[in-house]
Amino acid sequence: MTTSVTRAGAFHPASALDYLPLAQLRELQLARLQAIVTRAYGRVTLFRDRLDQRGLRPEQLTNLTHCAELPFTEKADLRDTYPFGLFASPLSEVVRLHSSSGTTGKPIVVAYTQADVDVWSSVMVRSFAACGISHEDVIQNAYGYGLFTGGLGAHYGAEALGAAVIPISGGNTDRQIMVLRDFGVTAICCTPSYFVHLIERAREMGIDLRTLPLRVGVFGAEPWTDAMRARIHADSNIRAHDIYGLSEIIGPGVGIECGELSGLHIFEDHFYPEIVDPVSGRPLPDGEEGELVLTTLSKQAMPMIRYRTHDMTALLPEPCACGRTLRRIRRITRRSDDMIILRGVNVYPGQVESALLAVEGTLPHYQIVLTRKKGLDQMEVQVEVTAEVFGDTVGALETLHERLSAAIETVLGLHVEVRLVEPHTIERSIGKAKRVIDRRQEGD
Ligand code: DLL
Repeated sequence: MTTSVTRAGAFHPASALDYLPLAQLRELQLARLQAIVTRAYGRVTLFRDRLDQRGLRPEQLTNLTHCAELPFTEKADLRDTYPFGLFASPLSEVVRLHSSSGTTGKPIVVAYTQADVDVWSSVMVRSFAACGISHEDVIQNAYGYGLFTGGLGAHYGAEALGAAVIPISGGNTDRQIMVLRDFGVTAICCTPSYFVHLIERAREMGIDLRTLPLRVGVFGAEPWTDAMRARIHADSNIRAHDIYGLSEIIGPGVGIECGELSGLHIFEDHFYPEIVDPVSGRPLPDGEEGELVLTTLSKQAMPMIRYRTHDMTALLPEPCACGRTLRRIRRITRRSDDMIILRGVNVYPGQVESALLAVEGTLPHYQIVLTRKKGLDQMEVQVEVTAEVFGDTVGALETLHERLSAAIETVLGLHVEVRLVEPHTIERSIGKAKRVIDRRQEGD
């Protein structure tokens, strides 16, 4: 039997939950919210103390809007209670632990019961189906296997879907390309920056990805833009979907773009989204950009109540053309904690990508270097340019430099240094790309 694929995705019975009538979905969310808050209150000291301090009791939650009265959970809470302080299940019921170190400080640990792993697999199945991937596909899973949630999260989902999964993990790029070609791979999971690296290396090996059966990419774990998607499409002819998730909530599979490629559906029957003002913490209306706050509605081992993701987005008010009732968030291109103040202007590194990729002659490899001189933050954008441009006349390079500087200035609203560099100057990553090099502490 051949699975039919539409813009809504490939058919899979698990996807029925994506289309629940809204009244039923809200009822389910409320019942689950009540149950999870009761569980956390009964089993997690930090959460019980916070509720008690506010004079709140789980049974007072009689409406979804009451969720906004619950206290937030922050990453610091996971660090402060490291390793097992927020667990709501005894270790005897835990079947998996993952850990993430982030960019700073102590790591965090997250735990799953078997029921949690099953939920995780089910949201990954629904994610793959939304991308038009079915049991007939051959999925190359190049997310890192290990403590990072990407590898195993995608793996269990792909197996539950019935697809043939290749657990290649990240790295060893030449072998990735050999497998991609020889195994008839039709779908690939990795970070978008690593896929760009695969395209580049394949070309050097004389392989044009456009000629292979590969047709879908499931890319996430880092911010990327529609401009990057357009570049990927031009160079590989695949449809690239954005997948979102974070360790604290479950891993990959919190949200996914359907075939409409216009925002990410949140699997709301398991994750309750809110958007809040990052400064005041007050809820914002649909359509307004703010910080995404997520509550896990079914997670047993480690429920997260109103977890502040620091990821900036908006809940899209319009229903999606695919027919899913699950609400969508706008793609995440920045975090509330990565703002740089340059000469009084607020700048986010993520703003730079669209600007520079819109200019022909650039390669999708760039880095932002932050320094501090006499107490003032400085920013330099380093961009690789094609070998043709680099080998061209000085005049051609200067013209490109001017165009890039102007494009970035338009987006940021101020002038920053731009440096054109040769292909391969910027380090390639096999996982999350390091776009910002922060040397501000070394400055004077
Ligand atoms: O990155 C989980 C994941 C794996 C998601 C594979 C998608 C695919 P963490 O390592 O805990 O978990 O990092 C979570 O990465 O708070 C965002 O800031 C960022 N992030 C994840 N997906 C996206 C995305 C995994 N699609 C943190 N767009 C999150 C933008 C993303 N940022």
